[in-house]
Amino acid sequence: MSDTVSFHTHGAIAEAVIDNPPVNATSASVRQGLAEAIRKLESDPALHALVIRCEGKTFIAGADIKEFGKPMADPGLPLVMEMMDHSTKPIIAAVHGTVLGGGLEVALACHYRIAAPGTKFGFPEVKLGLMPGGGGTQRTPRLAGLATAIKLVTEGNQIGTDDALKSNLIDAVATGGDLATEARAFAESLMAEGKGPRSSSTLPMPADDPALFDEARKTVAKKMRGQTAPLRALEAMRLGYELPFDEAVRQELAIFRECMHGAQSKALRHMFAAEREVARIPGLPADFQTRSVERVGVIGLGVMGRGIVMALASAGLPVVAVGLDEDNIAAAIKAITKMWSSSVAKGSMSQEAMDKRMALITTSDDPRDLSATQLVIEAVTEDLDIKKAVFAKLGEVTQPGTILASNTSFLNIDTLAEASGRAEDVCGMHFFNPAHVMRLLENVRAAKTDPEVVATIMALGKRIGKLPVLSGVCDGFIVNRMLSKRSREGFFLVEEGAKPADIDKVLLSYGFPMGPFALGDLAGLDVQAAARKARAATATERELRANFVEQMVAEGRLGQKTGSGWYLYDENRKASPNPQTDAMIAAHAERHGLCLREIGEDEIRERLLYAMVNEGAKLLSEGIVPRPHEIDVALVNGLGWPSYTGGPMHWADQIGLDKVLARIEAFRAEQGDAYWTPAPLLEQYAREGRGFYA
Ligand code: T1G
Repeated sequence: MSDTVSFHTHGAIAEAVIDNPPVNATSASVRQGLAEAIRKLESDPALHALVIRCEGKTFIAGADIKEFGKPMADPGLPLVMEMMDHSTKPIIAAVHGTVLGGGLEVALACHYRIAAPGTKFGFPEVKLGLMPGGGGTQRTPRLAGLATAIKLVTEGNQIGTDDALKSNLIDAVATGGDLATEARAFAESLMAEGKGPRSSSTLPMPADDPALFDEARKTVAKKMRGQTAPLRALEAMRLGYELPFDEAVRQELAIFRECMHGAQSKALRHMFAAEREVARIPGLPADFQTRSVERVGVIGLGVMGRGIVMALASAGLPVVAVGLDEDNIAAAIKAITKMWSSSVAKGSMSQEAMDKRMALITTSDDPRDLSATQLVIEAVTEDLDIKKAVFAKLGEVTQPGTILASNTSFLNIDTLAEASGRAEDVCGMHFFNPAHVMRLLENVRAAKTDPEVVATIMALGKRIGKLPVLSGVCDGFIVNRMLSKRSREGFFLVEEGAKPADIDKVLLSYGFPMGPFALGDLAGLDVQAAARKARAATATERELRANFVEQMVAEGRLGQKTGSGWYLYDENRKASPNPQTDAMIAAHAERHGLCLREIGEDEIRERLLYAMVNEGAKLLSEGIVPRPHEIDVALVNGLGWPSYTGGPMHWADQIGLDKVLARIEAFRAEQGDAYWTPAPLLEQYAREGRGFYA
């Protein structure tokens, strides 16, 4: 047998037990072991049925992602499935955990399925730019019907045992005892009833419904804009109506391979690995000692503070929320109650869950009430002097060892650390608005931050359902620092003649959820004006001159919240062109004697995005981030950089850093050194013919 599949017999029942940590992926040894087990079942007359099950936390959770793109020494999963389809004896899948991708396909190729309570099922391949390549698009509709099958293969979401049972994907749910024992009993009951093999390949496709396919294509175009895999999955499923099963499965495999070798899957598999890589803190072992955090304080109850309180309470952590005064606290609790009540009204949260979360929140206007916490997150106004005073106070009223984290988006954490008197306990935890929704959390390691503090906030970030990424101290950390270069180029392009709406369209078609000007209107132009003001001391003349945001704020045009900014907004916040914007740009050009010109899409895209890539290379050179992974994960999860491009650094690698550098040099010649001096690391890597990921 293979080293990951053991074979056992219990009377007439054979068992193939897969043990291939961490998720029992169908690596070559698993495929080989399953094939051998089926051969033994067939060749031994004393054996009447085979149960396939897994050790560890889950049944097969998919094909082995790490094998993708590498030559396969064997025919892969399809051979195993074909053997199952031709087996003369029943094969039963006993499943638990997350039965995903190839794992679900193996289960559906078995003749019967019994699941432990709480098991989840799904085809997450589309999240890797793939689609089921092991018969999933052919067996699922035959077993579960067309609507369920289309939803499963295009959305990549998981369903539970109730839905799986209802849609005939499984035949039974175990009681929660020992699954192996129950699976054998289930096999015996099948044999007692004279039930033989029942291959899903022999079932007819359900009645065709082209409208369902059309609807799915529309949904994909909206929810997964720009992604090809879900559409290819639908194309594969349609084969079931045009070809015999075996031929349809063969062509499905061909479509899967096209997806696997495509740029989008390479990018999404890169993101899958990168999101796991950033959890590993360079220089610290995975099991590094962390501090116990049982109660968390939040001081500052504005929009961000409220969101942070909600994120913590939602994760079951008791929170001490400290506000300025009673009115401020009341307003915060009212806002939190309103947000959670709307979730309850929508049915996305139960009243009981809301009550539990609210009960975890205690409030105070006295920072001394933070003394019993092990972590305090500061979210007061973005003013350095005010924050310094808060950190001095926190250093006094909290116990030594209590972690003091600032949610600042660009102020210097080292300065706050000094003010606290306990620099080794100080760090940054930069949440993204809305803090109870956005996954990304930029954890900031200051010069004197204790490694134990770093390990603790990284673990806490994961514990509250965030995606923590480690950054060093710099203006804007990762996302905002790179975003500020895109904003700069956006304003410059407008000064040179590009229309804001055209610039937004370029990034929308690249895959961003919105362009820089629509984003500015959404966030509030007053917020952007405040950030520009904070950086005015180091801004260049030209950056200061491109003061469109300040001009609009002066006229009370703050964006969506006032119905007018770069765009006009109706009562439903639907955007339309704003004549005031065109007038402002024309007057600006006249005032400064600027010549406006036509600017092509390529130049717009390259100036906006290469400016960010160049800044990312500087983050690497300066050691602000340890790896390019942090940058790709942060920009995809913090700014909506389309995940199917792999993030800025992976995307630049695919273009070729020599080509990126050549364009940056061209912009430097046109725009000047101040904005387009290539990062030394980018020049070095381009010279060496390598990428950021080697
Ligand atoms: N292959 C290889 N390694 C995998 C893996 C996989 N499919 N899934 C997870 N891992 C590794 C992961 O890299 C990490 O390792 C460790 O397991 C724990 O993962 C043919 C084509 C199963 C829900 O897309 O969704 O089948 O990085 O931290 O939070 O038609 O992993 O620490 O060394 O995520 O408990 C389809 C992807 C593949 C499932 C568990 N399957 N995985 O979550 O742990 S394509 C998927 C997940 C396919 C067929 C098609 C999650 C999980 P390391 P983790 P977790």
